[in-house]
Amino acid sequence: MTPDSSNRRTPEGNRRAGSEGAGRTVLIVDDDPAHVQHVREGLAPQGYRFREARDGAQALSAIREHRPDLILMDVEMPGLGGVEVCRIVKANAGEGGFGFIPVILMTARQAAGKVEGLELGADDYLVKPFDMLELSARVKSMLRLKALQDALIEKNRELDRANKELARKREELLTLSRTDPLTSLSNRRYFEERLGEEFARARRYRSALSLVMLDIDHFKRINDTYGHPFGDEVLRAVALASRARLREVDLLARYGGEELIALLPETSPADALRACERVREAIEALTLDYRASDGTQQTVRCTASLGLASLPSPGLQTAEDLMRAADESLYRAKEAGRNRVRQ
Ligand code: GH3
Ligand code: MG
Ligand code: MG
Ligand code: MG
Ligand code: MG
Repeated sequence: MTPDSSNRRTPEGNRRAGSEGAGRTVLIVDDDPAHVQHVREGLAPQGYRFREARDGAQALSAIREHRPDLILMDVEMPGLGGVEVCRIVKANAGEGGFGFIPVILMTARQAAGKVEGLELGADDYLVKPFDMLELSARVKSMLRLKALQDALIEKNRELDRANKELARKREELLTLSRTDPLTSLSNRRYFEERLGEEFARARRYRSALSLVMLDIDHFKRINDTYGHPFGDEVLRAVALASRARLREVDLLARYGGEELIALLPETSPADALRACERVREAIEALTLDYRASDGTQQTVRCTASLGLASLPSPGLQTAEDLMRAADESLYRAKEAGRNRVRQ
């Protein structure tokens, strides 16, 4: 015999067994106060916290108020009976309800009541008069079940939270992988992904699709004159102004360096031309404040050239054809003197 097992029946062993039940709330429901007292005395060594109710209605309000870990309930009571209360407790076991609370029904009746009680979701059943050791053992076993169930629910909640966090992170990463860090526009990778899809859709449904290439004019001069960081600022301002002049469904991306690219679904050449003109004007109207190291301030302006190509067009069989056509339009805009749109 180990020193520990020899300890079991000593007062110290009892105190330990009792501390396991400490903090657990047992609701005793019985219309007979003497029986309530009897049960309390039988369970006293376990250190439970007790709540009492004299009938079914009282039981329900005690359950709402105290959320007991276990209900020990008489079946035969005036008014709302134990079986009915049990049914209500089990019907409200879900999230937002009472949660899982084990119910042990107590009755003087034999057989029929027992089956009925268990079928209605009572977790255990005791027939009066019962042995106090049996009561104690069943209560302990039900409380263990309750603790396991609670732990499971908590684990599920944790898992749920972790899953939501993971989904959020994945969404965040996806957005990040599609975004240009300097301008916060879409990046080239995402643009190319979408171009393939939109091109296929437009071909299939013979719908309009316009593609715009935008290149800031003499951007090298801006960098050379005001420095690269100011050039970055100009780029951000151009991106923001362009984005604001397009529709929500239009995709605007930074294609590289100081080049933007836009995909305008369901947009005819004439409408796309108007959109390009709006963007060009908005960029032309930008004023950027440059502050030199000697403190002097200067207003900087810039312009951009835009090249446009649209579907449907018999010559444009692939997405690459469409890109090439827009690039050629952009070249013509530059050749014609910049700060203009060509298609
Ligand atoms: P053009 O009117 O013919 O387009 O003249 P440009 O000077 O704009 O064209 P070029 O291709 O000669 O120069 C583009 C410049 O854009 C050169 C490059 O350093 C600058 N650039 C590219 N990416 C960035 C960037 O992220 N930030 C800054 N500040 N400059 C950039
Ligand atoms: Mg009774
Ligand atoms: Mg360029
Ligand atoms: Mg160039
Ligand atoms: Mg340029």
